[in-house]
Amino acid sequence: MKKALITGITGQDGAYLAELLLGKGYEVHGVKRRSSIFNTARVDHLYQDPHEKDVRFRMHYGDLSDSMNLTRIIQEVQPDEIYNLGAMSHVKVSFETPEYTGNVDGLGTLRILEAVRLLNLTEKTRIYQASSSELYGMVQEVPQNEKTPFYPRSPYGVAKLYGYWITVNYREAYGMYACNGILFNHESPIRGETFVTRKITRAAARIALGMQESVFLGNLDARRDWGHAKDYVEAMWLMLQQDKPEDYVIATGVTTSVRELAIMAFSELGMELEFKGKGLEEKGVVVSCSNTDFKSLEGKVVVRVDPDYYRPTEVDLLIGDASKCKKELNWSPKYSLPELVKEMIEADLELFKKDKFLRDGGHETLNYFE
Ligand code: NDP
Ligand code: GDR
Repeated sequence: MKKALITGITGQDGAYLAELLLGKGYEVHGVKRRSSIFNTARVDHLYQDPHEKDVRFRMHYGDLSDSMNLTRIIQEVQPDEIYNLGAMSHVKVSFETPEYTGNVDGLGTLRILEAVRLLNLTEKTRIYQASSSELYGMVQEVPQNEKTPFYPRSPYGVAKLYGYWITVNYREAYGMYACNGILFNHESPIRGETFVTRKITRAAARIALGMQESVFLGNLDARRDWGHAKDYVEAMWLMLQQDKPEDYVIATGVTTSVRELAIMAFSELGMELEFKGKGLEEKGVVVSCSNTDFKSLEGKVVVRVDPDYYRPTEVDLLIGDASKCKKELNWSPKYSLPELVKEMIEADLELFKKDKFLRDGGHETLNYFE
């Protein structure tokens, strides 16, 4: 039975990857951070009582800033594969916590690689590094592929650049099987609530249910290549099953603006967003409703722009060319963006219907601070 160790197992990708690997018969170990509240909601359905026999899912307390802890866990587990998904993954937040982001996202990668080397596991253990389309940053060429030059535009992107190159360096210097997946944005119903897709689908659901009046967004003109996390974790696994380690771009090849995404999400609920021209966006975007269910929203401002959500330096346009991955790994995405948005909207609508039911009945709600 193969053993996998996943850092960032409590995050979106960690949860989907753990599910995938368990389905393939792996023993899965995850690194979780100590928190003052439970932080395992995304993997609770995978939990197995460690007192039982034949347990294939285990968690270890740890942190990417702690070399000794990582070395001990890797020594104990002796993994065949390590997926380094742990990171301070929010680009905007990285401007506020640049040193921490560099430590965890950049040096954290080194700590994993060096632990594997010092433990003499270089022959046994294969490593996947979660690299990012944020490496491309300032637009140099489109679509972006494995040969496109990097020009990161945030402390997050710069930290991930270190992670990318230290992975390449350990592969070349020590012959390690270590790969970078250069993944473009990927989302799902369990996406973190402050990334723009989930922020929009949550808000659209709550507005439709009359639980919220409007949502504040930042730059509506940024364009991203959005895919489904379920498809992307499959590509991570494939990268570690090859004869030799290589780096791959994972993307859909379709780019969409934040504005278009908002239109798509709200229209799933029968709300048509009508944009009044660029200048007026500072005041908000007016919605006009064609669906009788939401007549009460006719003419209301439901999307507002708050410059606080702008980044000091922005990545304007991402569109990935995943042809190498398609050719060599036989991978291509199964989900389209409209299918992804529909799934997210349906999940958030369901979530907030339950929340509203509890609130209306005078019970405690899902969200304590709203
Ligand atoms: P999430 O933010 O959902 O998950 C990040 C995970 O990292 C969480 O489990 C988090 O723990 C953990 N983590 C954060 N800080 C530390 C630390 N100091 N030590 C150990 N673990 C830590 O991210 P995603 O699942 O979306 O992304 C997975 C990886 O892929 C990340 O490295 C991200 O940067 C990268 N990536 C993501 C893309 C995307 O579009 N989703 C695209 C390209 C790259 P906790 O739950 O306790 O916060
Ligand atoms: P990104 O994702 O920065 O691409 O990083 P995010 O969803 O945060 O932003 C996408 C684009 O939307 C614009 N935007 C807003 N973003 C947020 N979060 N909130 C808003 O209100 C808002 N309004 C507009 C942003 O300016 C940006 O242009 C994600 C993360 O998962 C990284 O870890 C990963 O490496 C990259 O994707 C690929």
